Amino acid sequence: MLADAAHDTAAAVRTDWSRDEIAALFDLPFTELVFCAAAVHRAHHRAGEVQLCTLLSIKTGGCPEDCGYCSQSVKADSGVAATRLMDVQAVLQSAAQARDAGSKRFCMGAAWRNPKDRDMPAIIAMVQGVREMGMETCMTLGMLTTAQAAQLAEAGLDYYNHNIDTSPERYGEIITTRSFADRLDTLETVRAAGINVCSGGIVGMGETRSDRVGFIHALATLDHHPESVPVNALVPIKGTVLGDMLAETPLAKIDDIEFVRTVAVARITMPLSMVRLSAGREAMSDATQALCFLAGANSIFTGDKLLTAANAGDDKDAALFARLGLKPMDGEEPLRAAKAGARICE
Ligand code: SAM
Ligand code: DTB
Ligand code: SF4
Repeated sequence: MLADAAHDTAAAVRTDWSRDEIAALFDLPFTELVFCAAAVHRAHHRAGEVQLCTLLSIKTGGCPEDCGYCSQSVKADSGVAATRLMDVQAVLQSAAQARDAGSKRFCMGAAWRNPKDRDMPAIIAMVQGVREMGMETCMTLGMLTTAQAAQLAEAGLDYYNHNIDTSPERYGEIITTRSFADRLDTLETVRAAGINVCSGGIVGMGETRSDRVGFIHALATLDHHPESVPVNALVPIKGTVLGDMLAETPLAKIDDIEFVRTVAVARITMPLSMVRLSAGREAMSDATQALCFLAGANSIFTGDKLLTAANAGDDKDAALFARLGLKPMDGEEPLRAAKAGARICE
């Protein structure tokens, strides 16, 4: 199976993965799986480099969606106060700080089901301003109309983040205010507008191995792989359905090894994509993060805060990079095309 699934990966980027093939990757002996993922990583990326990204919540809380993990849903009793959309200048100030701290990518998130047309001029000014600072831009604003996606493309937005979060069959247990198909529709709208797609999900929501297989399968069989795949470990937030579930059943917490397996399978099945070790690093040991980097993760969020939850923090990350001999990635996603024909795992 390893031969079928991974030996040929580099010859062509495959979008015809079967669930059985992906399940078989998950089933590999751990060391073999990580070895293979590391080989795929090396064939397409500079394996000692990790991109540093910064997140900013440009509109926090009061979201009408009911995502069971999220502190920003009106349904959550998390104590997160709802704010209005930030001023453009305040966003640009925050972006300048991120750039000065070494960040190469600035990701702006809004707690919306979808943006209103009257918000678009400010959103566009944010994209243009951050791009002028020389950082890669990413926005995550919920569902988009075709016209809104075209406006974002015109403004020069590099990526749009819109996660599928989990397997199609589990989706309805996590979120009821929209469907998995709605999510795919927006991804298609973004792709058609010519914006790079950032789509991933969350591991550790009490899902089964089969859900993790289904989650990766849904991404790896899109017509074009998302250029960016965030893999989040659930940050259990008090007052959210899933945070409270995890507090009551601590055994539901994701096993570190299974988390690394998920990163490795994402890397093998989507060899050219950036695989982003996103939420949940604050609770992860250096050793687990090191395994994630070995398994092909090549991006992290820096700083003390994600959108509402705590993050590892710059001091801890500087120490981690020094300890592991990792370098911040300079410039965008190297080697994607250059080594597309390289053989791996021989
Ligand atoms: N409202 C927009 C949307 O849902 O597309 C954008 C913001 S939303 C907070 C971005 C992503 O963050 C979610 O899709 C989810 O995957 C991730 N996320 C949110 N809360 C999380 C948590 N508690 N733990 C891990 N990931 C989380
Ligand atoms: C993604 O997949 N993870 C980031 C980013 N995309 C927008 C968000 C993580 C949010 C973690 C929970 C919080 O801060 O509230
Ligand atoms: Fe709203 Fe996004 Fe949070 Fe869902 S994940 S409640 S859509 S902010």
